[in-house]
Amino acid sequence: MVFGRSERRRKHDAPDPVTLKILVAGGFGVGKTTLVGAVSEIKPLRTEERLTEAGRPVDDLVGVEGKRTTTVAMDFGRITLREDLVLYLFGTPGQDRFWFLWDELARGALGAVVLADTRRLADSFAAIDYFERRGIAFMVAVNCFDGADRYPAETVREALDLDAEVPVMLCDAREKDSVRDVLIAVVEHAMHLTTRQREPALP
Ligand SMILES: Nc1nc2c(ncn2[C@@H]2O[C@H](COP(=O)(O)OP(=O)(O)OP(=O)(O)O)[C@@H](O)[C@H]2O)c(=O)[nH]1
Ligand SMILES: [Mg+2]
Repeated sequence: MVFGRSERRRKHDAPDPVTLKILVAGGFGVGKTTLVGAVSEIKPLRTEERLTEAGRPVDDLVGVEGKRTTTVAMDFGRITLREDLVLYLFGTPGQDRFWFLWDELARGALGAVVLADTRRLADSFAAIDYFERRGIAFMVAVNCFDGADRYPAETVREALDLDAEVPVMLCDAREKDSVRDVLIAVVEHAMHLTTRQREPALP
């Protein structure tokens, strides 16, 4: 029996996991590449280019003076949240001149994490606007940089003028567990919104 073995094995194999696409967005240098790298089980695909002297007039380095590279296309990583649930993470480029890539990256995404830095909060407005306008579920994760003042999540929510239902969390983009908590929160939030949209409207 040529097929017997594979048939039998198939019965015992776990079903293919559900795969979901999550975007990681936010301003320049807020830690998107760091976040994807902190949790990815595969060697994250990066499209980094060195920041050069020539880019100085356009690349605003205030607050991230130690930064040497910038993402020019995307970051890509994968994390298994549960054996039946795998996330594919797509980190967007942070600089305005790469906006043309966003529509392509956003296609098919379940939801998005907007990373924010309290020292440069206004840099996250563009990403928040983008997701609000397109009805893509998103949450805000404040990347707590060393040396930045800490604000409670509710203060950040007010400063960003977010709806009450948008989750806001503090995180450390370098810490696997912290990033994992953020990803669980965005999946739960997006699932909740999707389920609600499917419910029939009350008469
Ligand atoms: N102290 C601290 N530094 C961080 C943290 N996250 C990122 N960094 C540093 O901040 C810099 C920017 O991080 P990146 O991950 O490249 O930021 P990005 O959002 O991908 O940047 P672009 O792709 O250029 O928009 C790097 O030098 C990181 O080492 C953090 O949570 N704490
Ligand atoms: Mg990056």
